Amino acid sequence: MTPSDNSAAAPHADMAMAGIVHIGIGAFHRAHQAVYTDVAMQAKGGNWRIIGVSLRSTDIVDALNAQDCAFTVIERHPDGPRARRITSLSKAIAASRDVAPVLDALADPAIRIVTITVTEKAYGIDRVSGTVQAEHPAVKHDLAYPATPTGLLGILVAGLKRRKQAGIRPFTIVSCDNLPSNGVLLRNGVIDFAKRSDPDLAGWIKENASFPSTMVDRITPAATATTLSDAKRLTGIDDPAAIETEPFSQWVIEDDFPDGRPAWEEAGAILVHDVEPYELMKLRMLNGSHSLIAYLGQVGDYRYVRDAMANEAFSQLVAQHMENAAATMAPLAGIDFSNYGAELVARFRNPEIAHETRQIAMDGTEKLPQRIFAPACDLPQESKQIGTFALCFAAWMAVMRQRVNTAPDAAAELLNDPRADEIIDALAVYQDAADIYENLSKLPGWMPRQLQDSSFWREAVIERLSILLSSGADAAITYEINE
Ligand code: CS2
Repeated sequence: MTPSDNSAAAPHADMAMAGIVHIGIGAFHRAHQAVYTDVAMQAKGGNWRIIGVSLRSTDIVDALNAQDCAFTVIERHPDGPRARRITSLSKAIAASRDVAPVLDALADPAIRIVTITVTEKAYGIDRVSGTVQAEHPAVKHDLAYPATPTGLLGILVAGLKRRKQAGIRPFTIVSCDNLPSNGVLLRNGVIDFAKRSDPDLAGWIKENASFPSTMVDRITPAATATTLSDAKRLTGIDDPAAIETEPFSQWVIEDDFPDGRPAWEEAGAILVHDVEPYELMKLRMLNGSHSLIAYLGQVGDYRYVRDAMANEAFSQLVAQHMENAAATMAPLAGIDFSNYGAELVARFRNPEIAHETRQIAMDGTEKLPQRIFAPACDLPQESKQIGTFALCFAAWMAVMRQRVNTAPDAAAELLNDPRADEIIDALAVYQDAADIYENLSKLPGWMPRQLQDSSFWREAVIERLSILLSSGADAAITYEINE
């Protein structure tokens, strides 16, 4: 996508003022939106630097502020790494220390856009009804203490309230998380949250605020000691905030920015009228396959995605799953799903990218609904293609059981899922595959009714779970590709 060499950003970009607040300044943001904005400002200027907000972590905030918020992005190309310094970030704030400067930034009329990467679990919005999850810890706190919010919805609504009181238009709110129709979901959640304390504010948001949906894509493993030493070698600069990522990058954005936006198209962003088909394609083909690789990889001791893809049978299974996922989607003009799938396979195989299956396996209860359940529901009833979806769900169950058994005392931490306690309860007594299926698939509000009512789905999952429990991941893969 972007010209990516070892040069520094053009100086004028460093002088620009902030126009964006970004919530969630983890590795993904630094590899994605921060790069697009950097390139856009170098090409077309504009006061679009980013004030980065971290909801929880303080280390990254301190590391960035100590170096004027410039940081290194390493792209792992097949012919070797390339580094560039990104200067689109102007300052970083830790909301967990003090939310006041975050709200001040949100109330500043110079801020016209808020972008968000906080991961699925931080939203606190019911995916079906679009209303807030009143028991979500941050939502619960912020509804009770709206002046000192700690979570996404509370902070957005407090910022919008300040703007309304000051007679300033709302900022445009852009979710960049892997959720279907992320703009619509967030709009519903923000309006519902506001309605609970201030119906006028809710009406004003509904009337005036825009929530474009987006599809974001760039595989970004967690940074390691190698990332940091490579960054130093390539740039000469010590940078604890350096990150590494793949060369590929994609951003499809619904073009609905009433108060302007950076020229992100200069960095390759695609501005469209309707993002949903792109989101479905990416969630189902890329993220769904990722989850399949992650859970089977965890059962079968494949540490990295590339290790799974180096195994012939595993890679064949992944290709099969992509084909099955493609079969759930309406045609998309200009996109050939089999080419898209072949590109994904090549990206997953990239030997330069050390993407841990453990990292992708986290938060399964948040990820499986859009990656696995929704497409499984869109297949013809009792279709053979359901097999790879059933296998992914079975592998998730096998991983949960394996982790609970390995360390019963540390299971909550090991499971790495916001519903860990419920999962532990569901797996409390010794169970066979059928019991495990019954207990885990019944977590409230999770698996859709259509799958709950399908004995075909139930049998398919239990059969695969039995193989995984008795004979392991490779046996289940062999079974699936010969089905
Ligand atoms: C991955 C994603 O961790 C995960 O769940 O599937 O982070 C994936 O790497 C990105 O969506 C790629 O754009």
